[in-house]
Amino acid sequence: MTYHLRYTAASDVGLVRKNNEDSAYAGPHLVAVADGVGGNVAGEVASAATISILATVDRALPVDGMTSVLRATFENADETIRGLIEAEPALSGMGTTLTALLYSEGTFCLGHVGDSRAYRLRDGEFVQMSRDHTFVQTLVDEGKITREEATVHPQRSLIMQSVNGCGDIRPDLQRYDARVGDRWLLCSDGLTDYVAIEEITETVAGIEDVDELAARLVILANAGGGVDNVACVVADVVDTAPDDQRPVIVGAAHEPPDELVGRAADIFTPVPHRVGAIPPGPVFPRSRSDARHLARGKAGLAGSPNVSGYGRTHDGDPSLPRTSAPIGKAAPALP
Ligand SMILES: [Mn+2]
Repeated sequence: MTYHLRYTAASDVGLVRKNNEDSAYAGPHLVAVADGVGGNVAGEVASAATISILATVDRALPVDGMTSVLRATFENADETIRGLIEAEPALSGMGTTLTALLYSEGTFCLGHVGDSRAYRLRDGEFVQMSRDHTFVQTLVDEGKITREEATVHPQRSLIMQSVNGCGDIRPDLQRYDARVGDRWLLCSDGLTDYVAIEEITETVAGIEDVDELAARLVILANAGGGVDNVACVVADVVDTAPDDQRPVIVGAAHEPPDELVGRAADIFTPVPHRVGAIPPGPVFPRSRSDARHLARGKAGLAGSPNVSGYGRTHDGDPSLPRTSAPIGKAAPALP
C-alpha cells in the first residue's frame, strides 16, 4: 500500500506587525515552517531563503538517504544565509527557525532547529514531536524551573539554535513511521504562544478538511491577540493521492519583500504553487477584547486574496520584539 500526503499551509501577518517574517511550504514529500528574525526585511529574507532551499528536496527520496539529505539541506540553508549576509551587511544578524518533515514510502524524517513546533495526532493523541531549542527548555530539562514558570520567564523567547549562517548547525533529526490517519501540524510560535494547547488539540482533532483546519488555526491565533506572525502547515497521511499535487507556499516565501537587496533577490525563483485559503465562517470570540481583535482580523483576512498576509499594514506597533508578548495560558506537554 502506497501512502500519500494531503497537505496545506496558511500564514498571516497578525494584527500588530507590519511584515510577515514567517514562511511555510507544503508539498507531496515535504512540509516545513520557518520563523525569521532580523531587522528591516532580514527576517523575511532568512525564512524565505530557507524555505526556498528546502523546497528543492520535495521529492520521493530513498528512505535510507532521507536523514542525510535533510541534514545536508539544513547545512545548505545555513550556508546560504551566511552567503547572503556576507554579500549584504544590512542582513547581518538575520536567522530563522526551521522545522521540516520529509516524507517518502511510509517514512517521515523530522528535522528541527529553534522554537517552531511539530505535533502529531495519532489515535486521538496529540503529541509534540519537536523539542524547543530555547533557554527556558534547558532550564526545564535541568529541573531548575517548572513548565509553568517557563511560560512567564523573561527570557522565554531566547533561542539556542537557528539557521543563521553560523556554520555549525546541528538539527535534531528523527525518523517516524507513517500510518493512514496520522495528522501532522507544523507551526510557528505565533500559534502556540497565543492559543491554549487544549484549544489547538481540540481544533486539530475536530476539523477534517486540512484547508479549513489551517485557516481556523490562523484565525484562532489572531483571536488570541495576533501579536506575532503565524504560520501553520497540516499534513494528513492518506491512501489516495490528492488530485492537486502542487506545493503550497505562504508567508514571506510566497510574497517576498520588495526591498530585497543584493543577492537576496536572486534566491526567489517563482515556482508554480497554490496558496492556502481562509474560508469565511463563524468564529466564536471568548471575550470582548477577543471579539475586537477578531473583528479586525476578519476584516483583514476577507480583503486578502490569500493568507500570506504580506504587505498588509496595521496601526499597532510594528517594532514589537519577539519577546514582548505574553505566552499563552497552557504550556504544551512534551512527549
Ligand atoms: Mn514567531
